[in-house]
Amino acid sequence: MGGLNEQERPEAGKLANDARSLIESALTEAKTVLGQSELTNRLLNEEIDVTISAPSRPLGGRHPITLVTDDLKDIFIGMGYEIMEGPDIETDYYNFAALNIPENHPAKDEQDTFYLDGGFLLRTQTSPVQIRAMETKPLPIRIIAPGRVYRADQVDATHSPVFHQLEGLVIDEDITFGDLKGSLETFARELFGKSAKARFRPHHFPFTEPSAEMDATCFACGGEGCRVCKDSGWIELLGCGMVHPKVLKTSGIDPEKYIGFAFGLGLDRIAMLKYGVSDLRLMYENDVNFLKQF
Ligand code: 2NL
Repeated sequence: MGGLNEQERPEAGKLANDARSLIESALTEAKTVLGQSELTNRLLNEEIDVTISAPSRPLGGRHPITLVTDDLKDIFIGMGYEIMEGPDIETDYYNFAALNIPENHPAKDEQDTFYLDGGFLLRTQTSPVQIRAMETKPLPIRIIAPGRVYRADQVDATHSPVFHQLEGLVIDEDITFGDLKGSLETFARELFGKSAKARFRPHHFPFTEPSAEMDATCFACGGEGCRVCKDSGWIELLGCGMVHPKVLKTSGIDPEKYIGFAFGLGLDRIAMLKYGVSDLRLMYENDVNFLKQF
């Protein structure tokens, strides 16, 4: 522009402006055309199949003790029981005294019980939950109390300082040992199959009188005798008995009017039997290769 004279300059300026707008509109047009063909290409070539499943993330599974606990809860819910829970940290009263376990009883041994400061301890059984039920719930009572319990045991293939129990309690007027037998035999058949039988052997617990242990026909061999039942044909399943009148009275229930039965079983042992686990330690190591088998 510097080399042009006064007359030439406006003309040249106009030409330059025209040229710029031509180039600009050509560029815009080219962009639009390119953009459209890219869109067309993508629409033609890309496919989204909305029916293909998304890649799944592994969810993990339930622990064998949880599986057995859930099975037993289902059985007892089906028989009209209610599930109750309570604290893991208890007092001497709820864990021992209220259950007719006196001050000098060997079950309270320092070696068996984790004592905490302030008169507290880790519950050694889930019975305290049932004591609390007797204190607070209207009668009749029909409950089960599954949960974690603690004992100062040395770890080996069958012992762990943390393990699991399920206890049950039924209290009403006119309950008999026949009700106990019928209810627990029904439970055994639900657990081990319709042809399972139950047998009761006399036993002793401080909180029940009379007391018994119950065996059920081995689920693995049907009573023939095998590795699972150590050739006896029977599997020891639970301890049970009629609630001791002292235990009823301590929790404010009139033993002249009400009576009941109670039972308790170890969930870890049932899980080991059911799933063929030979060492309890496997249940608490949480090795994923062990856990993913269930
Ligand atoms: C066993 C035996 C048992 C009970 C637990 C119980 C609870 C209350 C009152 C009376 Cl509140 N009894 N529980 C009774 C008999 C046996 O457990 O061998 N457990 C693993």
